[in-house]
Amino acid sequence: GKRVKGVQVYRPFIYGTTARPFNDTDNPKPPGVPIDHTHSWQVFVKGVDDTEVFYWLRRVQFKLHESIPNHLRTIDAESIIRDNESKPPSKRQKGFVVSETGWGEFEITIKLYYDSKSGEKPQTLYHHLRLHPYGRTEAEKEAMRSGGEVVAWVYEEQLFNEPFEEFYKALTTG
Ligand code: SLL
Repeated sequence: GKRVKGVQVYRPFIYGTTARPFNDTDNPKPPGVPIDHTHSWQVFVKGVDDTEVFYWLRRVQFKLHESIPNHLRTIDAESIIRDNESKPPSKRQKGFVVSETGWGEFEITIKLYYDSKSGEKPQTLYHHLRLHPYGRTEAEKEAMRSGGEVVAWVYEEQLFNEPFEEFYKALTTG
């Protein structure tokens, strides 16, 4: 295929984790969750402002800590799109998400796989799962706890440099 010369396409996305401590009010521990688990958490890759990413990001593999059952989680855009068809718009998944429970922090390896038309190699990101508020002061930590959540999110832009024509079409009409 031919490349579109002199063209750079950027697609913004967000990745990271959101964690909530279990408590007796708004986040009770579901039945069957091990006694030593203290938090529910999610790791995700999604678009900015609810924009879709599935037209350029086709698969995400999350590598969790080996203490977690089935620690390699691979999610295909295709299966999310299929699931979304039977859901009302407000319930549709906008990104790649893994939900878990646990007790400890660790580094998550996130591997991004692009549309095959792009010719791009997979890219690896590393993200530290945060369960506990962090900051230099109690005020900073309190700010992180707002809403009972510890968020650790990163904004990124994916650059496609001189994309193949066919992929460029998908990028700009997606
Ligand atoms: C630590 N280096 O010692 C880290 C390891 C591992 C966290 C944290 C297990 C969850 C499950 C879990 O939370 N592992 O058993 O499903 O803090």
